[in-house]
Amino acid sequence: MPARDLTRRSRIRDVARHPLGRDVIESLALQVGRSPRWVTNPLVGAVRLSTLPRLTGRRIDDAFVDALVALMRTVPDAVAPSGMPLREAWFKEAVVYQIYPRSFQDSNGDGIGDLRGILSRLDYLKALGVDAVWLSPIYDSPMDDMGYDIRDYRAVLAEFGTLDDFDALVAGLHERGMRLIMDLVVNHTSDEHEWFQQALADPDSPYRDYYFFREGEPDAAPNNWTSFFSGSAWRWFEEAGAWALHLFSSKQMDLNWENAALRTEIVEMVRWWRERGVDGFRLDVINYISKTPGLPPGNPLIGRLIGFTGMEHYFHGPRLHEHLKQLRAEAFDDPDCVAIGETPGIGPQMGKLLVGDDRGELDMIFNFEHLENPGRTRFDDYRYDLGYLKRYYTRWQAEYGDGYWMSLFFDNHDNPRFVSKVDPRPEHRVAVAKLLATVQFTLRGTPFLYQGQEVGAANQGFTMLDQLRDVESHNLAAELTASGVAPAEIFARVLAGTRDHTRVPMAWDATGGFTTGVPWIAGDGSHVEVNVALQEGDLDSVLEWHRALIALRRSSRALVYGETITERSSRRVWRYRRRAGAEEFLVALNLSDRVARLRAPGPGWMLERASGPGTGPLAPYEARVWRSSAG
Ligand code: ISL
Ligand code: CA
Repeated sequence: MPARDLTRRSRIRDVARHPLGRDVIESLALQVGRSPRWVTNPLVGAVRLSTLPRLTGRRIDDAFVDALVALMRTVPDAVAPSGMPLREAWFKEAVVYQIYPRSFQDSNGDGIGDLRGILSRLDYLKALGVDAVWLSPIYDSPMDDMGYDIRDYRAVLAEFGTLDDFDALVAGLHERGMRLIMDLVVNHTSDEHEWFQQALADPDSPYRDYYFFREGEPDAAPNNWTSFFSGSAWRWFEEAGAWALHLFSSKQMDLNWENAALRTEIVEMVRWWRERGVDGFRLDVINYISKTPGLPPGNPLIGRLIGFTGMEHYFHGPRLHEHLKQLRAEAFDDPDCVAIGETPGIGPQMGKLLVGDDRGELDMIFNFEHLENPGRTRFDDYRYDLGYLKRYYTRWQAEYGDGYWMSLFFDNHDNPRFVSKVDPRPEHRVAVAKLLATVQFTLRGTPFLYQGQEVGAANQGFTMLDQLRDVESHNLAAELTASGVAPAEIFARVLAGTRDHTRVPMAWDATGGFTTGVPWIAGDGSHVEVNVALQEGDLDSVLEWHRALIALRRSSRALVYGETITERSSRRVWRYRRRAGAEEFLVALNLSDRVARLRAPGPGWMLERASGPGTGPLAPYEARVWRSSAG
């Protein structure tokens, strides 16, 4: 049935036929430990939405059902049919490396990484096999959220350098045959941005409508939405007698994309950077830009389930696709300009609506569901079960036919090190890091490495809150303190999830090598043992494993464009093939910390790489890659 005909009387199977409905149902199924195929059971499929509250003992309420129906009605029905042809593109063949500029390389001893520092390390990246660099924000910013709070879209933050340095970096990359992807933060600006300042000073300013201002009283926020960084999503501005919306920190004010002039400003700004030679963009929380008009209150049950209230009104807003199509047509109107959306909360079906080749929107998205086991959040301290990763990627590789392309990543600046989540024990670090790299370079999709991942960098042994710099961590600690949680428990939670694990300086050598001064944030000293210099040339190292797999991927069409064929295997083993024409690879991964039996591949397979013994059973976390001798 078409989405507009969905009501509370609709049945689960109608919901399951709808892209958003199916993503919600499947993720609920995963959360409660059921197979996503559970909804195809005819009995389950026949259940009417209106009976769900009764059936679930009111754990799902009427308002939840209404919110789900309303959301589905905003989403285009049909996901494009599979069978779209494969389109080749540089970014599908590329290995992307994310740089966190503040922590990569300092060039002038002030303890803060900068553009000249990055320039001095380009030969290293080239030698690793990197094709494109994604730079986290380098724009002018008061750095409340480390640059994701932009004060001026057309200026470089002084501590990072100048526009001339930026041009030199672009030239340096291009000379070496590498490309540059910029971070584009357009869901919000800093409260110090000129637009916001003018809007604040004058209610009649044309900029007032660039944001979500609501006049009112200081004791009654306009709605119950909460911020991702704790507390209400509304900040009171006494001088204006008004509230303004911020989904992130109280200095990150949400932009109102309903305003056409704002959209034009953004298009022009993107074009301005493209003229400077930028090859693509990573679009920060881009699925949040369209909010339900009127900003209605969030459903409290959904809020409890996902931890943030109001999200159903903006994670896939009514005009999202329209805005993205405009950006594609006016700002990224070149198929070589890659547009990668960061889209928290988007599942595989909804993802297809964003990245389908027939859609004219984005090229790829970053989702995060694979980073935590179902029922867990980033702030839980637990051992990640790789069996979930296998199920998750097996499903996505199958769901995405030739007309869609996925990103493959484990680490970034918003998450602790994945290697530590899988197994924090130092004796397993190298094997797990190689296993994860193998997944990234042999599955179908574009691998994104985050600085330090290539040496197997692990979480940091922070011991006190004072060592952390991230606004999210400090806000969370304050919130937990206010609600009476004991300090030791607070620190344990913050330590499990803090984004600062990946924001400490890049470990270049045993002395650090990041700065001659005092770094703006200090690591725990692990750089003495885990660093680039120590691993360079050591064929058993994590670094050389990355180099070898990147080279292997580059030499093979099957590893880039080939189909993914998942083979039957025991629960603790993940086994798949990649095939294009006569060329074929076989990958086997031990997902556990124990030796695992392995069905030996047939005589036509030649071992290409092994992170363990390479014969007999798989060692803990061992990864093996074979090439078919027929190919
Ligand atoms: O940390 C989160 C919520 O607890 C994540 O949802 C994260 O904030 C989300 O992935 C959005 O991240 C991006 O936008 C933020 C910024 O702080 C992150 O660094 C950025 O990657 C706001 O701009
Ligand atoms: Ca510096």
